[in-house]
Amino acid sequence: MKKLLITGAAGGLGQLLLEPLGQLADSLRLTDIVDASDRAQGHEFIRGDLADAAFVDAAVAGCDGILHLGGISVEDQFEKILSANIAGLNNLYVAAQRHGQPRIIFASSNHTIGFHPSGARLDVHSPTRPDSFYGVSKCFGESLASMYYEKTGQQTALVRIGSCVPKPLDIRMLSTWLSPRDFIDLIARIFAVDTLGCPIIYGASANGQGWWDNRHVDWLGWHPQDDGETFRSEIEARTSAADRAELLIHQGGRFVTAPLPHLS
Ligand code: NAI
Ligand code: 15L
Repeated sequence: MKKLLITGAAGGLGQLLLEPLGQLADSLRLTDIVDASDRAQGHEFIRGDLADAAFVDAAVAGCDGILHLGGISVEDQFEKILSANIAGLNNLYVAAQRHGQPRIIFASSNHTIGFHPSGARLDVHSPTRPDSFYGVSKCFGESLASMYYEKTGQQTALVRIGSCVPKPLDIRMLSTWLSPRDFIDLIARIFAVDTLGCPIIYGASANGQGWWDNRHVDWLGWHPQDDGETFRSEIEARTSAADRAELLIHQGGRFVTAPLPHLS
Protein backbone atom coordinates (compact mmCIF):
# COMPACT_ATOMS: atom_id res chain seq x y z
CA MET A 1 0.00 0.00 0.00
CA LYS A 2 1.30 3.43 -0.86
CA LYS A 3 -0.55 5.79 1.46
CA LEU A 4 -2.69 4.76 4.46
CA LEU A 5 -5.05 7.32 5.99
CA ILE A 6 -5.61 6.98 9.74
CA THR A 7 -8.46 9.00 11.20
CA GLY A 8 -8.60 9.53 14.95
CA ALA A 9 -4.82 9.21 15.00
CA ALA A 10 -4.43 11.24 18.19
CA GLY A 11 -6.58 8.79 20.17
CA GLY A 12 -5.65 5.84 22.33
CA LEU A 13 -5.60 3.24 19.56
CA GLY A 14 -4.02 5.55 17.00
CA GLN A 15 -1.13 6.22 19.34
CA LEU A 16 -0.83 2.61 20.53
CA LEU A 17 -0.64 1.27 16.97
CA LEU A 18 1.18 4.09 15.20
CA GLU A 19 4.60 2.52 15.06
CA PRO A 20 3.57 -0.89 13.64
CA LEU A 21 1.05 0.78 11.30
CA GLY A 22 4.00 2.62 9.81
CA GLN A 23 5.28 -0.76 8.54
CA LEU A 24 2.13 -1.42 6.51
CA ALA A 25 2.41 1.40 4.00
CA ASP A 26 4.98 3.52 2.24
CA SER A 27 3.54 6.55 4.03
CA LEU A 28 0.86 7.42 6.56
CA ARG A 29 -1.49 10.40 6.61
CA LEU A 30 -2.73 11.03 10.15
CA THR A 31 -5.80 13.14 10.94
CA ASP A 32 -7.70 14.13 14.05
CA ILE A 33 -9.85 16.98 15.35
CA VAL A 34 -7.19 17.71 17.96
CA ASP A 35 -3.64 18.63 17.10
CA ALA A 36 -1.25 15.71 17.40
CA SER A 37 1.45 16.93 15.05
CA ASP A 38 3.95 16.70 17.91
CA ARG A 39 3.18 12.96 18.24
CA ALA A 40 3.08 12.13 14.53
CA GLN A 41 6.53 10.48 14.55
CA GLY A 42 7.48 12.21 11.31
CA HIS A 43 4.31 11.24 9.43
CA GLU A 44 2.05 13.76 7.67
CA PHE A 45 -0.59 15.14 10.07
CA ILE A 46 -3.65 17.19 9.14
CA ARG A 47 -6.17 18.49 11.61
CA GLY A 48 -9.90 18.68 10.94
CA ASP A 49 -13.42 17.64 11.84
CA LEU A 50 -14.95 14.52 10.29
CA ALA A 51 -18.20 16.49 10.05
CA ASP A 52 -16.51 18.87 7.57
CA ALA A 53 -17.03 17.21 4.18
CA ALA A 54 -14.40 19.32 2.41
CA PHE A 55 -11.78 18.40 5.04
CA VAL A 56 -12.61 14.70 4.76
CA ASP A 57 -12.46 14.85 0.97
CA ALA A 58 -8.98 16.36 1.10
CA ALA A 59 -7.86 13.83 3.71
CA VAL A 60 -8.97 10.85 1.59
CA ALA A 61 -7.51 12.15 -1.70
CA GLY A 62 -4.45 10.15 -2.73
CA CYS A 63 -4.86 7.37 -0.12
CA ASP A 64 -5.26 3.73 -1.10
CA GLY A 65 -6.31 2.47 2.34
CA ILE A 66 -8.20 3.94 5.31
CA LEU A 67 -8.15 2.91 8.97
CA HIS A 68 -11.12 4.79 10.36
CA LEU A 69 -10.61 5.19 14.11
CA GLY A 70 -11.96 8.74 14.40
CA GLY A 71 -15.15 9.71 16.19
CA ILE A 72 -16.76 9.55 19.60
CA SER A 73 -15.55 6.34 21.24
CA VAL A 74 -17.76 6.15 24.34
CA GLU A 75 -21.33 7.06 25.26
CA ASP A 76 -22.12 10.75 24.81
CA GLN A 77 -24.87 13.21 23.96
CA PHE A 78 -26.72 12.11 20.83
CA GLU A 79 -25.95 15.37 18.99
CA LYS A 80 -22.18 14.85 19.29
CA ILE A 81 -22.46 11.27 18.11
CA LEU A 82 -24.69 12.36 15.23
CA SER A 83 -22.06 14.79 13.99
CA ALA A 84 -18.87 12.73 14.37
CA ASN A 85 -20.02 9.12 13.96
CA ILE A 86 -22.96 9.44 11.59
CA ALA A 87 -22.48 12.54 9.39
CA GLY A 88 -18.71 12.13 9.69
CA LEU A 89 -18.82 8.53 8.52
CA ASN A 90 -20.99 9.36 5.53
CA ASN A 91 -18.52 12.09 4.59
CA LEU A 92 -15.80 9.43 4.58
CA TYR A 93 -17.77 7.19 2.22
CA VAL A 94 -18.68 10.09 -0.09
CA ALA A 95 -15.00 10.98 -0.28
CA ALA A 96 -13.99 7.34 -0.85
CA GLN A 97 -16.32 7.17 -3.87
CA ARG A 98 -14.70 10.28 -5.32
CA HIS A 99 -11.18 9.00 -4.80
CA GLY A 100 -11.06 5.47 -6.18
CA GLN A 101 -12.68 3.49 -3.36
CA PRO A 102 -9.69 2.89 -1.07
CA ARG A 103 -10.26 -0.17 1.14
CA ILE A 104 -11.68 0.86 4.53
CA ILE A 105 -11.36 -0.65 7.99
CA PHE A 106 -14.21 0.64 10.13
CA ALA A 107 -13.54 0.52 13.87
CA SER A 108 -16.91 -0.85 14.94
CA SER A 109 -17.43 -2.02 18.50
CA ASN A 110 -18.63 -4.78 20.78
CA HIS A 111 -21.21 -2.23 21.94
CA THR A 112 -23.24 -3.12 18.82
CA ILE A 113 -24.03 -6.36 20.65
CA GLY A 114 -23.60 -5.19 24.25
CA PHE A 115 -27.00 -6.31 25.54
CA HIS A 116 -26.30 -9.97 24.84
CA PRO A 117 -25.60 -11.81 28.10
CA SER A 118 -22.01 -12.54 29.04
CA GLY A 119 -21.06 -16.06 28.08
CA ALA A 120 -23.49 -16.26 25.13
CA ARG A 121 -21.69 -17.42 22.00
CA LEU A 122 -22.27 -14.97 19.17
CA ASP A 123 -21.48 -15.27 15.51
CA VAL A 124 -22.05 -13.14 12.45
CA HIS A 125 -25.75 -14.08 12.40
CA SER A 126 -26.44 -12.92 15.97
CA PRO A 127 -28.71 -9.87 16.08
CA THR A 128 -27.32 -6.51 17.07
CA ARG A 129 -28.31 -5.41 20.57
CA PRO A 130 -26.65 -1.99 21.01
CA ASP A 131 -26.19 -0.79 24.56
CA SER A 132 -25.82 3.00 24.03
CA PHE A 133 -26.24 5.81 21.48
CA TYR A 134 -22.58 5.05 20.80
CA GLY A 135 -23.39 1.41 20.03
CA VAL A 136 -26.29 2.49 17.83
CA SER A 137 -23.92 4.72 15.85
CA LYS A 138 -21.65 1.72 15.23
CA CYS A 139 -24.67 -0.29 14.02
CA PHE A 140 -25.39 2.62 11.68
CA GLY A 141 -21.78 2.55 10.48
CA GLU A 142 -21.97 -1.16 9.72
CA SER A 143 -25.21 -0.65 7.80
CA LEU A 144 -23.86 2.34 5.89
CA ALA A 145 -20.77 0.37 4.83
CA SER A 146 -22.93 -2.57 3.79
CA MET A 147 -25.16 -0.30 1.71
CA TYR A 148 -22.17 1.26 -0.05
CA TYR A 149 -20.76 -2.21 -0.73
CA GLU A 150 -24.00 -3.47 -2.29
CA LYS A 151 -24.55 -0.34 -4.38
CA THR A 152 -20.99 0.54 -5.38
CA GLY A 153 -18.64 -2.33 -4.51
CA GLN A 154 -16.82 -0.25 -1.86
CA GLN A 155 -15.01 -2.80 0.33
CA THR A 156 -14.90 -2.39 4.11
CA ALA A 157 -13.94 -4.59 7.05
CA LEU A 158 -16.37 -4.03 9.92
CA VAL A 159 -14.23 -4.86 12.92
CA ARG A 160 -16.27 -5.12 16.12
CA ILE A 161 -13.35 -4.36 18.41
CA GLY A 162 -13.64 -5.80 21.91
CA SER A 163 -11.11 -4.05 24.18
CA CYS A 164 -7.83 -3.14 22.48
CA VAL A 165 -5.42 -2.21 25.24
CA PRO A 166 -1.90 -3.46 26.07
CA LYS A 167 -3.35 -5.92 28.58
CA PRO A 168 -6.82 -6.64 30.03
CA LEU A 169 -7.85 -4.14 32.70
CA ASP A 170 -10.76 -5.98 34.34
CA ILE A 171 -12.51 -9.32 34.50
CA ARG A 172 -14.72 -8.62 31.49
CA MET A 173 -11.72 -7.85 29.31
CA LEU A 174 -10.45 -11.40 29.80
CA SER A 175 -13.19 -12.22 27.29
CA THR A 176 -13.13 -9.05 25.14
CA TRP A 177 -9.39 -8.38 24.89
CA LEU A 178 -7.82 -7.70 21.51
CA SER A 179 -4.06 -7.47 21.89
CA PRO A 180 -2.36 -4.75 19.87
CA ARG A 181 -0.27 -7.31 17.98
CA ASP A 182 -3.34 -9.38 17.06
CA PHE A 183 -5.06 -6.20 15.85
CA ILE A 184 -2.06 -5.26 13.72
CA ASP A 185 -2.02 -8.78 12.20
CA LEU A 186 -5.73 -8.43 11.44
CA ILE A 187 -5.24 -5.03 9.79
CA ALA A 188 -2.41 -6.46 7.68
CA ARG A 189 -4.57 -9.41 6.55
CA ILE A 190 -7.49 -7.14 5.68
CA PHE A 191 -5.31 -5.03 3.41
CA ALA A 192 -3.51 -8.07 1.94
CA VAL A 193 -6.37 -10.26 0.73
CA ASP A 194 -7.31 -9.87 -2.95
CA THR A 195 -11.03 -9.64 -2.32
CA LEU A 196 -12.42 -8.43 0.98
CA GLY A 197 -16.12 -7.69 0.49
CA CYS A 198 -17.76 -6.21 3.56
CA PRO A 199 -17.42 -8.76 6.39
CA ILE A 200 -18.21 -8.30 10.05
CA ILE A 201 -15.19 -9.47 12.06
CA TYR A 202 -15.15 -9.82 15.84
CA GLY A 203 -12.00 -8.04 16.99
CA ALA A 204 -10.82 -10.27 19.82
CA SER A 205 -7.69 -12.26 20.60
CA ALA A 206 -7.73 -16.06 21.02
CA ASN A 207 -9.29 -15.65 24.47
CA GLY A 208 -9.97 -18.98 26.21
CA GLN A 209 -13.12 -17.44 27.71
CA GLY A 210 -14.04 -15.48 24.57
CA TRP A 211 -17.63 -15.13 23.37
CA TRP A 212 -17.32 -14.55 19.63
CA ASP A 213 -17.10 -16.96 16.73
CA ASN A 214 -15.16 -15.76 13.67
CA ARG A 215 -15.27 -18.99 11.64
CA HIS A 216 -17.12 -17.17 8.84
CA VAL A 217 -13.89 -15.25 8.10
CA ASP A 218 -11.45 -18.18 8.24
CA TRP A 219 -10.61 -17.29 4.62
CA LEU A 220 -8.89 -14.14 5.88
CA GLY A 221 -6.07 -16.26 7.30
CA TRP A 222 -6.05 -14.30 10.57
CA HIS A 223 -4.77 -16.36 13.50
CA PRO A 224 -4.79 -14.34 16.74
CA GLN A 225 -2.04 -15.41 19.14
CA ASP A 226 -2.88 -13.89 22.51
CA ASP A 227 -5.26 -15.02 25.26
CA GLY A 228 -6.67 -12.89 28.08
CA GLU A 229 -6.53 -15.97 30.35
CA THR A 230 -2.80 -15.27 30.77
CA PHE A 231 -3.85 -12.40 33.07
CA ARG A 232 -6.65 -14.17 34.97
CA SER A 233 -4.91 -14.59 38.33
CA GLU A 234 -3.76 -10.97 38.58
CA ILE A 235 -7.18 -9.67 37.48
CA GLU A 236 -9.12 -12.03 39.80
CA ALA A 237 -7.00 -10.87 42.73
CA ARG A 238 -8.28 -7.32 42.35
CA THR A 239 -11.90 -8.05 41.34
CA SER A 240 -14.58 -7.33 43.94
CA ALA A 241 -17.95 -9.05 44.05
CA ALA A 242 -19.53 -5.73 42.97
CA ASP A 243 -17.22 -5.52 39.93
CA ARG A 244 -18.07 -9.04 38.98
CA ALA A 245 -21.80 -8.39 39.27
CA GLU A 246 -21.64 -5.20 37.20
CA LEU A 247 -19.16 -6.31 34.58
CA LEU A 248 -20.18 -9.87 33.91
CA ILE A 249 -23.91 -9.71 33.32
CA HIS A 250 -23.90 -8.30 29.80
CA GLN A 251 -21.23 -8.35 27.12
CA GLY A 252 -21.18 -4.55 27.01
CA GLY A 253 -20.31 -4.29 30.73
CA ARG A 254 -20.80 -0.80 32.18
CA PHE A 255 -22.12 0.64 28.90
CA VAL A 256 -25.26 -1.42 29.53
CA THR A 257 -25.97 -0.07 32.99
CA ALA A 258 -25.06 3.57 32.29
CA PRO A 259 -28.13 5.84 32.09
CA LEU A 260 -28.95 7.55 28.80
CA PRO A 261 -26.95 10.84 28.80
CA HIS A 262 -30.00 13.11 28.48
CA LEU A 263 -31.76 11.37 31.36
CA SER A 264 -28.86 11.40 33.81
P1 NAI B 1 -10.27 7.63 21.25
O1 NAI B 1 -11.46 8.37 21.74
O2 NAI B 1 -9.07 7.60 22.09
O3 NAI B 1 -9.85 8.19 19.81
C1 NAI B 1 -10.80 8.70 18.89
C2 NAI B 1 -10.19 9.90 18.21
O4 NAI B 1 -11.16 10.46 17.33
C3 NAI B 1 -9.80 11.01 19.22
O5 NAI B 1 -8.43 11.34 19.10
C4 NAI B 1 -10.70 12.17 18.87
O6 NAI B 1 -10.07 13.43 18.99
C5 NAI B 1 -11.05 11.87 17.41
N1 NAI B 1 -12.31 12.49 17.04
C6 NAI B 1 -13.44 12.58 17.77
N2 NAI B 1 -14.36 13.28 17.12
C7 NAI B 1 -13.82 13.66 15.94
C8 NAI B 1 -14.28 14.44 14.85
N3 NAI B 1 -15.51 14.96 14.83
N4 NAI B 1 -13.46 14.63 13.82
C9 NAI B 1 -12.19 14.12 13.82
N5 NAI B 1 -11.69 13.38 14.82
C10 NAI B 1 -12.51 13.16 15.88
O7 NAI B 1 -10.75 6.14 20.90
P2 NAI B 1 -9.85 4.85 20.70
O8 NAI B 1 -9.89 4.04 21.92
O9 NAI B 1 -8.56 5.23 20.11
O10 NAI B 1 -10.72 4.07 19.61
C11 NAI B 1 -10.53 4.28 18.24
C12 NAI B 1 -11.76 3.78 17.49
O11 NAI B 1 -11.96 2.40 17.76
C13 NAI B 1 -13.04 4.50 17.89
O12 NAI B 1 -13.84 4.66 16.72
C14 NAI B 1 -13.71 3.53 18.83
O13 NAI B 1 -15.11 3.67 18.78
C15 NAI B 1 -13.25 2.19 18.29
N6 NAI B 1 -13.19 1.17 19.32
C16 NAI B 1 -12.15 1.18 20.23
C17 NAI B 1 -12.06 0.20 21.19
C18 NAI B 1 -10.89 0.11 22.11
O14 NAI B 1 -10.76 -0.89 22.80
N7 NAI B 1 -10.03 1.12 22.18
C19 NAI B 1 -13.10 -0.83 21.31
C20 NAI B 1 -14.15 -0.74 20.31
C21 NAI B 1 -14.16 0.22 19.35
C1 15L C 1 -15.37 0.57 23.08
O1 15L C 1 -16.10 0.57 22.09
C2 15L C 1 -14.71 1.80 23.56
O2 15L C 1 -14.33 2.64 22.47
C3 15L C 1 -13.49 1.54 24.42
O3 15L C 1 -13.17 2.76 25.09
C4 15L C 1 -13.74 0.43 25.44
O4 15L C 1 -14.65 0.86 26.37
C5 15L C 1 -14.22 -0.82 24.72
O5 15L C 1 -15.29 -0.56 23.83
C6 15L C 1 -14.70 -1.91 25.69
O6 15L C 1 -15.84 -2.34 25.59
O7 15L C 1 -13.88 -2.35 26.50
